[in-house]
This record gives sequence, structure tokens and C-alpha cells, in this order.
Amino acid sequence: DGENYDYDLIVIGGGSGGLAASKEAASLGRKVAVFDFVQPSPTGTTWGLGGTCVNVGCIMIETNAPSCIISSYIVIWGAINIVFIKIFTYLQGSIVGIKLRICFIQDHIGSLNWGYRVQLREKKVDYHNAYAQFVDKHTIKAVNKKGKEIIKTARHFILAMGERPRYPDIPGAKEFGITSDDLFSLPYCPGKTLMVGASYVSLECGGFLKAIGMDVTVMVRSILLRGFDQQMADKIGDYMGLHGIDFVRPCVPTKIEKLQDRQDGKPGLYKVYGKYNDGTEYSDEFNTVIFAIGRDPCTQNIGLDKVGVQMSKNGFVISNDADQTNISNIYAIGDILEGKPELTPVAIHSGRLLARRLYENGTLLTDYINVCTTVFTPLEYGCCGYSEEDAIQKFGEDKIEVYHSNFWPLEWTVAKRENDACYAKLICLIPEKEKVIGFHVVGPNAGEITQGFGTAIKLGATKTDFDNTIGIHPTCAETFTTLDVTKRGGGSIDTAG
Ligand code: FAD
Ligand code: NA7
Repeated sequence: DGENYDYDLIVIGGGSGGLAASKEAASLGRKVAVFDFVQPSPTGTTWGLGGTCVNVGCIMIETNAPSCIISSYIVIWGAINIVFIKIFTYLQGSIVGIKLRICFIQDHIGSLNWGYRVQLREKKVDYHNAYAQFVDKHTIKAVNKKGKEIIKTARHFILAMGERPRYPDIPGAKEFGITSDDLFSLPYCPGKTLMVGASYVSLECGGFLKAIGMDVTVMVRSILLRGFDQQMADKIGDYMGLHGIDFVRPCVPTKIEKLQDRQDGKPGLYKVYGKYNDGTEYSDEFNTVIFAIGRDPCTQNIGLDKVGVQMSKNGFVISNDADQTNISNIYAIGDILEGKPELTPVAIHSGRLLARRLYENGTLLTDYINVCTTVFTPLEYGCCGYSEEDAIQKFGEDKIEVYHSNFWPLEWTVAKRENDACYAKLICLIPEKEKVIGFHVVGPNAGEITQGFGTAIKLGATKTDFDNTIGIHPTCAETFTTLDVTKRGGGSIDTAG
């Protein structure tokens, strides 16, 4: 358009999506800047470059990993050594243990934050640790933490601001409650903890805290894991209940009172009041109350309304298949998108493809369907494609065949663990040669299993393709190659090992 801009591209948000897009655009020879700024949580927690995933999201929640002792991915992959895990298991739940763990995690994160800065510098992306707001559709104003303001212009913008946890509108919520943003930098052992909400964040945090020896209660308003296959969600809930996590449901919190202040090295004590659906009152005392009742997109008060970017009523950005908003030079990726999966690899993938479309004549669009995902609960859950309810709603019950089976992992047989917790399910579309349109598994390493089958599902594998795949014995994944019981036909899905 003949204008002289400071940059070809300004990316707002230096998280999973923003970093991927900016590095890719810079590699393609463009002049790029990233603006990333973390507004402190209500209790003052803040963090460095890299966004939700590396600082307060995926990277720590994976600590729920399979054995449910302290088999942290970070600890293992960080190659600290097995001794650390043993020490930690021994110290489980003690203040020393928690502090050791948090020091280690924060140390690891610190090195990642630094690594991202180095990568940006190497790629010649300008990084500004400042909060950006639109002035007009080619101009932003950004303010750093000292209050210094700069104005910059660009031909293109990519919005990648992510989300932040929501608090309920009840007395004491922000004063006394915390969220997943604070959990992993607590300077004290959380002690008896109430998780409010039944999102994956709530169940993952609850599972992790239980694994390190905390007394955990989950308060659920209605169902578990809204949006996920409900049979699988209930299996996760049953397992967590059986393994010592209390569920209070259906109930919502109404008020939190402080009984004792938090002090250095010690959590506080709070009285939580709630109301069950039938109107009965609930109350109990907790050292820590964690809200995981959903996340709001960071799209408010940054001038998007001024430039006319179209948003849903909840503030999610509406985009076309090419991740373009209604304002032609403004694009959006990641968690802020309306109706798209909120996952790190999705944000990264779409950031890279978008940069290639903008600066390399790329034509590939992000495939937002058939994205594999995993809920890292104590009984891990992996899935890809449709839930059973969604498949029935979309195609009709008579068009769907559901194959299923329990399975009993070899290592569980020896340990005499339950033989009916792990479960595999394939949802197939009858009119399309039983194409697999839904893949669901709960059990150890469910994420690994799901990722492995993900390519087959993306390529349109049918039930026959699964049957013609020779299994690996004795693995859990092998179950998917031998499924022969349908829900419609009935028949036993029990397993003898
Ligand atoms: P983010 O990574 O959130 O980055 C956005 C950045 O923009 C932030 O740094 C923010 O501070 C900054 N910002 C916002 N507004 C402005 C502004 N105006 N100016 C400057 N900077 C701004 N995903 C998985 O794939 N696997 C998991 O196991 C997983 N576990 C999770 C566990 C938890 C507890 C949570 C909360 C999330 C988890 N996620 C997981 C989701 C994953 O973290 C997100 O999908 C991913 O981080 C989204 O990337 P993004 O680029 O959209 O935004
Ligand atoms: P979700 O999936 O929107 O879940 C929010 C959870 O919190 C859900 O269980 C809600 O119950 C519950 N909730 C919401 N408001 C309240 C209040 N006021 N009190 C108690 N409980 C409440 O949140 P996320 O942001 O974590 O997940 C976003 C996406 O990631 C989601 O689309 C998934 O597919 C993956 P409800 O079921 O509404 O009764």
C-alpha cells in the first residue's frame, strides 16, 4: 500500500503461537517485532517470555504423568536424575519437598524464558517486554513496566494474546483464591486444597496435588470435562474418586472467608461456603482454594473495538479459515480464536503456516479438525476426533458404530490394580466404510497412544485398517487392533489380562 511502516509484522503476545509466527516470518526475511507482557495475577504472580504453556500450563501439568508418583516429565527429561525423584517421593507433600520441586521447576522455566529471548535475537526479531494496544489498524502503543510508552507501526498484525483464568463473582474470590497461574510458584505447601470447576485444568491440578500428598476436593457445578466425551469423563472422575479425591457436586461456591492469613512458608486457612443444586448449604475449611472455572481471552481494553475487529460475545476473535479477521491486515492465532482447539501445538502450527502464507506464497491452511489431545489426569485420557455424543448428534445414532473394550495394562496385573479402569473406544461412521471419526483411550500413556494413531485418523483410517494392523504385544495400544465388541451388539468387554 506504499506506506512506510516500522515493521512488516508486529505480533502481539509472545506465547506458543506468537513466538512461532514471529520466528517463521523473520526466517523468511521480514522485519518483525513481538510485544509480550504478563499482567500480574491478583496475588502478584508474574513470569517471563513464552506464554501460558511454558510458564503456567502444559509443562507443569504433565507432572501428573502415568505412575502418579512423582514421575515428572520435566524432572525426567531435564535429566536431573532419578535420585531427585526418589528424594521427592520420600519428602512427598512436606514443605521441603514442595519447595525443592518449585525451585527446580522455576529454574527450568527461567532457562526456557532465556532460551526464547536468545532465539528471537538470533532470528533478529525485536522483542519488547511491553503491553500493546491498538491506536489504529496499522499502529500500536506499548507500555513497559516502568510506564515508558512507545508507538510502532506495521503492515500486518498477528494477535496471539492467549487467555487468563476467570474468577467467580463471589465475596473473597480474588482476595483469598488463586488459580493455575499461581500454583507453581507458591512459596508454601498448598495443604488441604479445594479445586473449583471441572475443566481439564481443574482435574489435572487436583490430580497433581493429590499425587504429591495433598488432601484434595473438587467442587463440580454440573458435569466433568464439558466438551469431552462424557463416558470417558466419568471414567476419569470414578478413578479419581476411588483414589482419594473428594468430589462435591453439583455445587457452586458462594463465599470465601479468611480464618488465618498466609505467612511466609505457610498457607492460610479459609472457610468456603457453597450451595448444592437442591439449595442445601455447603461449607468446609481449606488451606488453598484454586479456581479453574474457565479462561477469558485477553482481547479486552486493547483497542480491538476501535479498529473494528469482530469478536464473539465472550470476546473470542472471529476469523476465517486463513486465520484472518474481518480487518484485512489483522490476523489471529491460538487460544483467542473462537471455536478452535486451545492447545499449544495448534497455536504453533497455525502461527508457522500463517507466516508462510503471508510471506512465502504458502497455501496450506491449518486443519483444526482431528487434533489429538490429552487430559493429564491421574488416569490419563487421550482423544482425537468426535466424542460419542457429538458423533450421534451430527450423523445420527443409526450411522454410528462404537467399538469398545476394557484393557488391563501388564504392569497393572502384577500390581493387582483394577482391571476395569482402562478403556478403549473407537467411533466409526457406518456409511463411510466405518471410517474412524472418534478415538478415545483412558489408561497409562494415553497421550502417547493417541499421538501414535493420530496420523492414521488424519489419513481417514477405517475400522478394517485398524483390524489389519498387527498389534504390538503386550502393549495397551494393541487393544485398538483387536476391538470386536460393539455397544449396539453388546457383549462382554471384561479383560483377564
Ligand atoms: P499464550 O501462550 O497464552 O501467550 C499469550 C501471551 O501474550 C502471554 O504471554 C500474554 O501475557 C501476552 N499478552 C496478552 N495480552 C498482551 C498485550 N496486550 N500485549 C503484550 N502481550 C500480551 N496445551 C497443550 O497443548 N497441552 C497441555 O498439556 C496443556 N496444558 C495446559 C495446562 C494449563 C494449566 C493451562 C492454563 C493451559 C494448558 N494448555 C495446554 C493450553 C496452552 O497453554 C495454550 O493453548 C497455549 O499456551 C496458547 O498459546 P497462545 O499463543 O494462544 O497464548
Ligand atoms: P471450560 O472447559 O469452559 O470449563 C470451565 C469449568 O468450570 C466447567 O467445569 C464449568 O462448569 C465450571 N464453572 C464455570 N463457571 C463456574 C462457576 N461460576 N462456579 C463453579 N464452576 C464453574 O474451561 P477451560 O477454559 O479450562 O477450557 C477451555 C477449553 O479447553 C475447553 O473448550 C476444552 O475443550 C479445552 P459447567 O460445565 O459449565 O457447569
